[in-house]
Amino acid sequence: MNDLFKKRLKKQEKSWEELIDRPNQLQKNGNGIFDRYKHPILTAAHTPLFWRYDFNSKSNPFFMERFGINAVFNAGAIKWKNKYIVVARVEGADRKSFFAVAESPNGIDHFKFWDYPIAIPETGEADTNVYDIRLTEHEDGWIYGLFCTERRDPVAPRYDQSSAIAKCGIVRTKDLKTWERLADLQTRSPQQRNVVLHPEFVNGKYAFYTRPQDGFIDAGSGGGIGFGLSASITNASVDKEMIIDAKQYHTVYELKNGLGAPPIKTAAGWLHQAHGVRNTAAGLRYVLYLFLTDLNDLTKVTHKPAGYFLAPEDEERTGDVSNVVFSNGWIADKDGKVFIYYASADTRLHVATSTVDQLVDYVINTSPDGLRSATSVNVLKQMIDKNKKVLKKKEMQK
Ligand code: M1P
Repeated sequence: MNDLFKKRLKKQEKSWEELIDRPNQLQKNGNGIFDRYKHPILTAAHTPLFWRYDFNSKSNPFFMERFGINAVFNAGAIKWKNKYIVVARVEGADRKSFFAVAESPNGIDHFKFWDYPIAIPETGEADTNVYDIRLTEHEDGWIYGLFCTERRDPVAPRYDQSSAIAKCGIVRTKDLKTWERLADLQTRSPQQRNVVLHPEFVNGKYAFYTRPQDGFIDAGSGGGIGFGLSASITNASVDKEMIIDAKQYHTVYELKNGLGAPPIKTAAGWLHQAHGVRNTAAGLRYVLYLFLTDLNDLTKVTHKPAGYFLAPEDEERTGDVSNVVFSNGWIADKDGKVFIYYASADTRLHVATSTVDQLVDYVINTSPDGLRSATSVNVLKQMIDKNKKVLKKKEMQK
């Protein structure tokens, strides 16, 4: 072993261990709805050194990276065997994404990747890229992973090397190690992304939240969060998609939206998290928002606060795809604590914590979007009037 190899190996090992052992810190002065943490929970630098470096000094005398990792972001999440599990989208320097499990004892720090990434079996039609897995612990006893499978558009002319078709791939597992690939979801829409499986049967059928879209980036005449049923999961097919949460002019989901993760069942209804996208002079801006649907009628949105719940802040604003927060995983503990795993700028993964009670309070008691400046001013005026009374009473009590 040469000196350079030894020195570099030691240095890399030290900084990797420090990173994995680094405790996270709750950020003070939150908005009362959720709390952010100081450090991202996973980045490219968290991936094991033995993924990136050849540890043999003969074949790698410079201790050089042999497999570059570009980013770790959009993760599905699940509480499993008392561990907080995220299945992250890991993107190599070659732009290909794959899935890898990382676990933490407390959900906020010490996330460590399992030794091997997940090997997703392919169907007859090979996947060029797979990403954004949503994990659902279904009442049928399986853990399902619904993800986006992307392939080049077969009818695109040769000069066009970016047109793609996005579909929903489906895998299932009982141990998070061996994954069985099922047929891709069939729908009438030419493209699908952001598909989520509901955890319970609906009328004896599997229920899917979809996001129909015309083009690979543009939702076009599609868009909105759809809902549909399929009798089978091994050959899942949704004939009728009903839009339950449409995109809308001059909102944070004007251009497109998509469901984030399986909804959390609460006494007040199914609690959903989603991302909304609007266009700006600086490009697309992705934010997260929440809404509730009726416990018995999953297609009925009962409460939806105006605007966003979580938007990019500080370092979250910049990265490979700046001005983006995206979430496809959250965990609700039995005691009501909620861990929201969100990624920023398609680069790194963060956690925010809250409780079911806080989130439900937020969704029910925040005014809906009145869709006009005048209605926003009216909401604000009512709040000011109400607070003036409280403040006056306080003043009089002095
Ligand atoms: O780059 C931002 C996000 O873009 C896509 O999301 P959507 O389908 O809603 O446009 C996805 O590629 C997602 O992974 C990515 O974070």
